[in-house]
Amino acid sequence: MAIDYSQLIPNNVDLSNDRRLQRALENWQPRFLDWWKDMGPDGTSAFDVYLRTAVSTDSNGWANFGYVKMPEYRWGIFLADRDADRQIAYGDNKGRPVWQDVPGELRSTLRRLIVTQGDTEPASVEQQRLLGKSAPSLYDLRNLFQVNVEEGRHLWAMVYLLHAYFGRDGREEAEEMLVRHSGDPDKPRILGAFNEATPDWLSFFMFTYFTDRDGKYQLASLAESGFDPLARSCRFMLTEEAHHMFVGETGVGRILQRTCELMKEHKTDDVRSVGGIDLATIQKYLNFHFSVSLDLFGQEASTNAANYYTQGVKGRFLETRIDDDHVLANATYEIDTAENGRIVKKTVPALAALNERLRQDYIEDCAKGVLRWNKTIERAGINFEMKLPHRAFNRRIGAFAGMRVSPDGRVLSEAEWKVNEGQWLPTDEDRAYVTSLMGPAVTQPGKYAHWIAPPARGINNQAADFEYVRFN
Ligand code: BYC
Repeated sequence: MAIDYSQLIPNNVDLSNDRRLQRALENWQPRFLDWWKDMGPDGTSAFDVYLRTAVSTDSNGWANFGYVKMPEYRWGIFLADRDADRQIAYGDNKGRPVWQDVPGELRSTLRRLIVTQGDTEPASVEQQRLLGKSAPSLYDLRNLFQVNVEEGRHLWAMVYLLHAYFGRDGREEAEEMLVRHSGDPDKPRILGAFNEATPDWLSFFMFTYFTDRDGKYQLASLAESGFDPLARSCRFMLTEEAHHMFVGETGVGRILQRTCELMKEHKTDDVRSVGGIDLATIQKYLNFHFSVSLDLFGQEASTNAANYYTQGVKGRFLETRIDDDHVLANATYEIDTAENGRIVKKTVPALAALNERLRQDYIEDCAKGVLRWNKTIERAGINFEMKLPHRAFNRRIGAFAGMRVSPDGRVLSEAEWKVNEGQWLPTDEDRAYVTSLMGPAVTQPGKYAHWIAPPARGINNQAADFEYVRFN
């Protein structure tokens, strides 16, 4: 169904034919806008930003580019097209038609998953609220804002489901989405990574590479849901998500490129002395963001995950492309876990290991970008390799929580950890150094901060000196 832009809330769910729902969402809309004003990108309401806006849910030509003031961005409700023959692909309900409504017995499970997913979206906008002040270029500033408005739209996607399918509870949950705040000691966001600060652009690029990629894997699993409106919402969200990870991968890549250029130009390993970000510091940020994002997959052995699957609520990554019985009653899966303070391999029922399996898919995907980053370093003739740390490193959730493990997977005593921690995770001094590079935003078209290389090409093929943001 085409997107109807004549409505106050653009949508492709025929909202105008459901007056009650329309009114409820129109009631929530000003609250969302107030939240955007208070907690969204700081001091930006007058800027004209070259943004893409979804105009259809087709994979071909789904977006339009043009200047928009962010508070006027058309946040709307866009679900991927319905497949009338779609069946539940896995679990006890395999082969049955997907649900167009919420089955009573799955109501609280589905609500909880939708709330958890929805909560991350405004959280990330809050985390990135101040980054615009130190943008390394107009190109990067525009990308930040693009990510922000789309995370706002992803919140809309989940709020629509809550309003449309969960009655009064759903409306209350939608209100709560704007009441919890990232890092708020009294009302924090639900998942750990979304309460960490994103104080600088190296953190932002690492976040969009690693944490948005958790989004990709969680959304892909929910896109397999037997609850069809959730599946269709997530499918379209994935289309938007790809750009966020692109911002992360190319952002880190451009910092690495610049660091290597500075090392060669000045014939030094001491990049800090020439205003760049040294490779060791970049590796520490990588270690931090990767490990914090691994926590987002939950426990290695999880009865919750087994139940979601058996019930047909949340599937595996690309479920329908996997060649097995999609029931997994007798299947097993080998996981890394902890026993008596050691890291061991253990074979467990595949159903219990679904979080770990998704984490494994995620790790393999993360590794691909690291390979590309290493190519950049190699091309510069520099002998250094970025590495993903061991999955047990710096974990707070799951079997390895609280264990002391080195990036190469050795279990350590507390004393050994203390001695080395500063080589593996950003220290206060590293953070202070990176922050010190974040000068006032670079606002001249085509110019870039000293510590980052320009991108290979412009957004929507725009010229190198395109004015992505007009400040007015
Ligand atoms: N922090 O059985 P387990 C994105 C809790 S990112 C705090 O493993 P489950 C985005 C858990 O709630 C994608 N608590 O749990 C990215 C449970 O509590 P109870 C977000 C945690 O449910 C960037 C207990 O520990 N989407 O979109 O299998 C920018 C036992 O754990 C955490 C989703 O997450 C944690 N990290 O797995 C913008 C999808 N992990 O029951 C956006 C929806 C676990 O003991 N969420 N716990 O009270 C889910 O699928 C699941 O809730 C989780 C957890 C995978 C997160």
